Parts: sequence; structure tokens; C-alpha cells
Amino acid sequence: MLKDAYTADVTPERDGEEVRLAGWVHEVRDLGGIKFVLLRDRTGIVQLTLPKQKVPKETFEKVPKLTKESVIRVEGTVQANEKAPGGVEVIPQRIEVLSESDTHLPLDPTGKVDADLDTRLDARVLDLRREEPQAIFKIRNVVTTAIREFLEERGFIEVHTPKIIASATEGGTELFPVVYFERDAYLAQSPQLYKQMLMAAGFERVYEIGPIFRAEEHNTRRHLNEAISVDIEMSFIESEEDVMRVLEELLAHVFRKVREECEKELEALDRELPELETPFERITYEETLDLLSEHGIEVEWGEDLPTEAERKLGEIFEEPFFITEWPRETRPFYTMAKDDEVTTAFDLMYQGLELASGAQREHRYDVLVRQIEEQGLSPEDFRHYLEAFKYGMPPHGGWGLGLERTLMTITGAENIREVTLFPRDRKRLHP
Ligand code: AMO
Repeated sequence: MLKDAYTADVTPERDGEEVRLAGWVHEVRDLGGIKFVLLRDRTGIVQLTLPKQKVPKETFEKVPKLTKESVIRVEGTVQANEKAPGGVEVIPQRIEVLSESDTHLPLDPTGKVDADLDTRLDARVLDLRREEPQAIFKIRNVVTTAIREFLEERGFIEVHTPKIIASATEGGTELFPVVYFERDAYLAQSPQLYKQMLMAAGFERVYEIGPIFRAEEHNTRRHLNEAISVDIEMSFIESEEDVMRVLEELLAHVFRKVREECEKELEALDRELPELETPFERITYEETLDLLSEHGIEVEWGEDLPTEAERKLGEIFEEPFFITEWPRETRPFYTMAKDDEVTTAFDLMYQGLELASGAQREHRYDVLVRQIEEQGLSPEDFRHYLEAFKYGMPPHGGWGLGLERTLMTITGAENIREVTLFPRDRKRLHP
């Protein structure tokens, strides 16, 4: 390796030790007889101090030529010094430039100069070098690790279902067509039909953390055209309550893990995470409409909640909560109905965002075929899916949780693009 320590390993206790560091030139300060370089790596920043008398001439003379954001390697001695940031500095013997940066930067990675989101996303690689995005993506990793840990402890196994599919799962309007040799195909809107088929295949508990593709026409702060969803499916449930419990416990676990493991990152984002109390509150769709009406927002029965209504609910409820018993007309064909009007479907809401949707599924073949027809779809298009219901399908249910929306609630990001490395939206196909 070109280095044997991170900047965070350079502490006053290591006074006198030799270190080999590497990273980016954050800043250069040239005071003539003494020069300073701030060296940044993924763990933070350390000051390199070069007094003319104490460092080799060749090293000293290199400093004025260093351009910001160049990648350098440094060999030097740790020196405890109360006046240096963090009480410690490194006196370099050798500085080697591994990659020189262009002097014209499209964005200032020190964050001193504000840039709007579009400019930042155009120069995303430089933008990601900043402290806040670094914190966001470290948290994102802790979140997915915590999810895996939680689900595997409960016997779920991770699966990967196809992302090129032949038919719509979540309604036909948001599909991205792809050219698949001589046939029509689409990018998967969700793993829905496959995770259900795996229940027929006897897996009983599966999860997937993978991409979903939605041809959303509109640019909003909470929609992407490519997002990551955390999906589970679970067999032998008594009702949707069984999968709702997994979801609320999972979210509480994730918040706990991030609080425990991401103290520094939360601080960088100026964020405090609450302890989530389970069980979360549950209110029915009908009660939700009444509540909204009391607050001056009228939603017609059978409609999805408009953004304005979701936002209002975020003001009314401080904690995450479930909206249950969604009307049949708002839900896809695979949802189990409770009666002629309402279904077993639920949404998990938090901070004015819909974080997850789920339900118990219809596992009875005849009823399922009827529901497909009632939605104006053709059972023939779902032949392979329907086959799975003919030879023994257990009662089952599950949900899909939006990873980016969950991260918005954790990091406080106002825009979903902030928590996505290279977002895909209506206008953005690169970088
Ligand atoms: P749904 O369509 O509600 O349900 O999607 C599940 C969750 O995925 C997230 N999500 C999105 N996030 C960002 N941008 C988008 N365009 C986007 N679309 C969805 C949301 C949403 O709550 N098959 C069902 C799930 C199930 O019943 O198991 C489904 O896909 O957080």
C-alpha cells in the first residue's frame, strides 16, 4: 500500500512516530519561511507543517507548486502541537505528487463557496469529496448493513430477482421499455411478482435490496427514476399486522444503529436522531381523510394522498405511523381485500414522506384472476406468475421500503438527490 495510516490515526499520542499518509490537498498556506498543507482523506484532515529549517529543501520547494485537490503521498513525523488543529501535525520529509489536479475546479470541495444542487450534481465526484456527502454515504452503508443484519437474524434470505421483465407490476404508466432482442420488455418497477413466486417456491422469508425503475414524468424532491427499494416477502402470516411489525421494528433498529455507529457523521450533518418507539400508531385511510378534512384538506375517497396532504400529516404526526385499509381502487391487483371496499394495504409515513407500502397478498388463484380482470388487465399476461398459485401457495405478505426516502428522514436531506450518488431524474442521465 502507498500509505500505512489515515489522517484520523494521526493523534498527539503518536508524537515522534513516522507515518506514511496519502490523500488530497485540501488547502495550501504559504507564509514564506513556514508552509502548511492541509491533507484530506476519507477520515478527515491533518495539517502538514513545513518549517524551512526542519524539512529537506526539495520537499519545502514543492509546496508552492501543489495545486488544490491534487493527490499526494507524504512521509513524515508526527508532532504533538497544541497550536495545530486537533493538537497534532505532521512534519513531512517527503511529498510525492501522485496525480495533479487541474487548477480550474468546477466546484469547491472545501464547501466554502456555496453551489446549487444542479451544479453540485454536474460535478458530483468533486461534490462527494465534501464532508456532508461523505457523511451521508457512510450512513447509507450503516443503514443497509443494519437492514441485512436485522432481517437475517429473523431468517430472511437475500435474493436477486430479474430487472428486465415482461409485464408491469405496479400499473402500466410508469414503465421504461427496453429493447430485448425481438420482444418488448421493461425495466422492473419492483420485485413484486418474483418475491411472491418465491413464496410458492417454499422460501418462506426473502428480502431484496435492489433497484426499482419508475418512469415518473415529474421532477420532485422525493422521486427518482431509479431508486433502491428494500423488499421483503413472508409466508404463513395471519394478517398484514405480521409484516407491519417487521417493518416498524426494522426502522427502529436502523435508527438505533445509526445513532450508535454514526455519531461523527450525524454531527457533520447537524442531526440528532430520535429513538423510535414501537409499535407505531395505526390509523385507517378513512380516519386519515377525516383528519385531513379537519385541517382544511379535502381528499376524495378512493384517491391517493396528494403531496400537500402528506406534508400536512408530517406536521400532525411527529413519529412514524401507518395508514391502513386503503381502498381497493388505490391498490394493485395482488393486494388482498378485506371487504368490497377496503384492502389489507398499508403505507408507512414519516416526516411527510411515504416511506413504504405493503399488504397481505391475495393467494387464492380464482380470486387473484378475478382481481386482475377487474383492473382491466389480462390474466394471460401474468401466466407464469399465476402458475405459481396453482400448486400450493401459502398465505403471504410483504412490503417495499424506499431506501433513499428512509435516508432523507435520517440525514435531514430536503432533496432525494442528496442521498443518491448519481441520481437519475427526468433531466439527468449523467454523470
Ligand atoms: P410502492 O410503489 O409504494 O410499492 O414502492 C415502495 C416504496 O418505494 C419507494 N419508491 C420510490 N422512491 C423514490 N423514487 C420513486 N420514484 C419511488 N417509487 C417508490 C417509496 C415507496 O413507499 N410492490 C410494492 C411494495 C409491496 O407491496 O411489497 C411497491 O412497489 O418509498
